[in-house]
Amino acid sequence: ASTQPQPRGAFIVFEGADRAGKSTQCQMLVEHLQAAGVAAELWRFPDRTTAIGKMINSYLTSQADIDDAAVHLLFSANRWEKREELLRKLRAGTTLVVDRYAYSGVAFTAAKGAPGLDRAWCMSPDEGLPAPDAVFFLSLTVEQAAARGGYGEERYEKADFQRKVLEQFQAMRGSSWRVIDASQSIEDIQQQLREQAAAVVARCQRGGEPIKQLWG
Ligand code: Z5A
Ligand code: MG
Repeated sequence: ASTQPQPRGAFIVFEGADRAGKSTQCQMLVEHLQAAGVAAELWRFPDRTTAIGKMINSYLTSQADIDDAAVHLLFSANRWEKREELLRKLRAGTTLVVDRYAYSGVAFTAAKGAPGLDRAWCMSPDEGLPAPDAVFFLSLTVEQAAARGGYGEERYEKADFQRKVLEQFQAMRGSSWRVIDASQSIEDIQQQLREQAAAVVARCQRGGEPIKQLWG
């Protein structure tokens, strides 16, 4: 049997500042890929539809208070519970465009600066999850984000905290990251993302690209 991995779908993650346009761009990219005949799905984390996701939603909307460490593990568990389906889809040739992943998980908890919850601790529960083929990081300053109509009502949507989150993201930048200036127009950003995504999708379709694991 050949040891050469089969053609598969690409695993593309969007990360970035709040209000940077992740959800807008993910949606547009998936529609573009589908129109181009690429099997593609839009996913997001947290996935608020599962039992764990419902607990996370209660926390984010401040209906529930949960210990910082415990809620961190819930966000991670919400990814682990989707792991098998995620791998199945990729191996079946479906490209997944994922709105936030483990990088958000680490950045938001580590930004709290709580004793014992440093970045290494925050990274450990996600170790071994499938690693994305590319991370598209939409870069926007807190000031630029605030100019987009200010932050919303959810727990983490405060300027000082968002600044700390951005510092945490900076510290996690790796070779699979593509940083995109999110202050450009929606159309200009989308054009750059389409070019980047086409290359990643083609690479995974050719085969020979193993699915790596975090935090490799
Ligand atoms: N969280 C965590 O703590 N741990 C974890 O493990 C994970 C997440 C996975 C929920 O996330 C919270 O969970 C989040 C992190 C934490 N907390 N915070 N803060 P979420 O993904 O549900 O957050 P969201 O509210 O959907 O999205 P967002 O990140 O704030 O926004 P976005 O998706 O990046 O932006 P958008 O919704 O596409 O656009 C925002 C607005 O800007 C909208 O009015 C657009 O029309 C406008 N926009 C978009 N692009 C542009 C451009 N280019 N120019 C001008 N205006 C624009
Ligand atoms: Mg969003």
